[in-house]
Amino acid sequence: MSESTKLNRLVAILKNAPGKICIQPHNVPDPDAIASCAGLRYLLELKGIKTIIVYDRDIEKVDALKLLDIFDIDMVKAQDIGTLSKEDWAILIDSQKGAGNLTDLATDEVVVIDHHELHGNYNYRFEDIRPTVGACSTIIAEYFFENYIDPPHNLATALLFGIMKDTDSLTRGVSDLDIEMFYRLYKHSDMSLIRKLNGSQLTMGDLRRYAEAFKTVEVYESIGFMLLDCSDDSLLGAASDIILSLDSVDVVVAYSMRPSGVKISTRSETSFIKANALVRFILEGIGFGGGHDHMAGGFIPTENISAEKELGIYIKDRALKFIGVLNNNKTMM
Ligand SMILES: [Mn+2]
Repeated sequence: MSESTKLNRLVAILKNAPGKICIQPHNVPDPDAIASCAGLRYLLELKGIKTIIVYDRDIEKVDALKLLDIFDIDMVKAQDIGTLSKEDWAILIDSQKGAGNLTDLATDEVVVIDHHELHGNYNYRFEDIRPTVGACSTIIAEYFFENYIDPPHNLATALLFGIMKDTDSLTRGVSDLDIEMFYRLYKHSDMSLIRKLNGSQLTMGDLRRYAEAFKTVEVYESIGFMLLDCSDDSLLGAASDIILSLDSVDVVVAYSMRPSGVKISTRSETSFIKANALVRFILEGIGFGGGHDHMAGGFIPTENISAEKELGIYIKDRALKFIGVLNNNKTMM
């Protein structure tokens, strides 16, 4: 077996950890983040390295909870873990320092494995950031196969589900590696569990929130706008996908009021309008955002918001201005 695989390099680094080793996904972890944590934890355990998966903020979405339940994945909430210090190392999964969806715990963040765009250089001891890859689960799956380790059925299934969720079943932001890992995981996966997970996407509460949110939908120039009352980013994304399935909509801008500010999610199924560029344009000067061409998100802190009613108008205005700029550039070319 080659000594130079990423996993082996990571293990060599972690052997020097002075304290506990935490695997930390982004806040309100989604299936891709959870599966990636569980997969990495298994691999490290095989190599003699004990870890705990630590996360912040409640998991609200029912498919993520079901994933924890079906696969018996053990994760601890940050506030329940007692004391953490700089002596304890953190492996950031499906997120990075400065990403906006990650609580900065007392740990020293020394490792990052992520598929989002680079959020700056933090001198990690180990970093594997691949923005072109559709799911973090794909990267972890590669760690298995690269080291000739077959994932157990449960983990293979969880990772497969992670890839399905983050790439919308291999139709969004997919790389060759996602397809290759999907194919290899598939042989180890239990499709009856995938069906079970697909059959557990919403609670009655979610459905009611959706019903209210759908009443707010307005469409201008193939952009659908929606206000959703929820505190869960993945719920916001899932509701956006339903609006994206409207024939008249190519792009969705959905937003949600939170106690600390406004969360914005953008989705695009056209290459002309990039979801990440759109969210950055909307938030210019008042917030921060980023993500992929097809899906992105951002946040406006409360102090930058003047009035709730005008906010909806502001968001629409900025989004339509962005389309105007794109159209202008097109005619000038
Ligand atoms: Mn992900």
